[in-house]
Amino acid sequence: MKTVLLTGAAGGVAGMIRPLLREAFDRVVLSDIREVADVADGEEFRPAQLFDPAACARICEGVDGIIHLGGFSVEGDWATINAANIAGCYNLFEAARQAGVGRMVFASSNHAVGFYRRTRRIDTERRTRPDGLYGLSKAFGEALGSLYADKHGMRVMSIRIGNVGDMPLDERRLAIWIHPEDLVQLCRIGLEHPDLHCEIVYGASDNDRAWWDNHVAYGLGYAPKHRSEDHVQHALAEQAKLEHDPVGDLFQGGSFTSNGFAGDLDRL
Ligand code: 15L
Repeated sequence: MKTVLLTGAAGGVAGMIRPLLREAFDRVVLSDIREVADVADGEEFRPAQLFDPAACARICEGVDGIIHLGGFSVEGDWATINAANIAGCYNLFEAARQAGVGRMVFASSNHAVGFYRRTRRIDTERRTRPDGLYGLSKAFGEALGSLYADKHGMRVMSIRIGNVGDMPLDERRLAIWIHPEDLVQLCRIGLEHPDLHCEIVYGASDNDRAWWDNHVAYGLGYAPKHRSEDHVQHALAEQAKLEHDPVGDLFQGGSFTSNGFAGDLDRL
């Protein structure tokens, strides 16, 4: 794996992992709608709007593998999610197939399964339970990966990312937090593991309070170096500043689940 394309390269998560990707790969092609200002040695910037198939073709040229962080990264209206995360994701997979790119790491999200209660421990075999249009688009991306692996032989790993950062931000993030170094370790498994076909893993560090059974990732050799419990005081102090959310506090997706909620809690 020599040249890796990173979409969403102007975003916050990309900013945290770029230095580690530069160490791991000969060349990192950065792509985003927004310009990446601080392009470093070993990096190259190619602007693209993922809604545009021709732009997707350009960014896939000469690439061995892709880390697809791009798209809209929070809840949005249908037009926005559809363009960036549904059509955009399809365009990228299809451009990758046409360019002969053999590997795709798809940044899925915990919001693909956000409507599981926090009392449940889930693996990646259970049905998705999107907590909004954003989560729905992530379930779509996982299914797209399955199609391109089974039908076209691409090797695909979808990472249901919890929350990336140097520290967990609150009590919910103690369960789902992932340190950037651990995220890069998972991305490298997706790009380099010789036996990968199509897997879904959870993007979480070694978290005592995890809601997720991440045995698929561990089976592929994942060995997270960071533990959310080491930051428990910070996270709980931040939690104490937040208001109680009668719906969001019940579910793994937090405030994404309470946003516009009109369901029946007794059935969930
Ligand atoms: C996500 O998928 C979002 O991209 C991020 O902004 C956070 O909201 C994160 O989930 C989270 O659930 O904390």
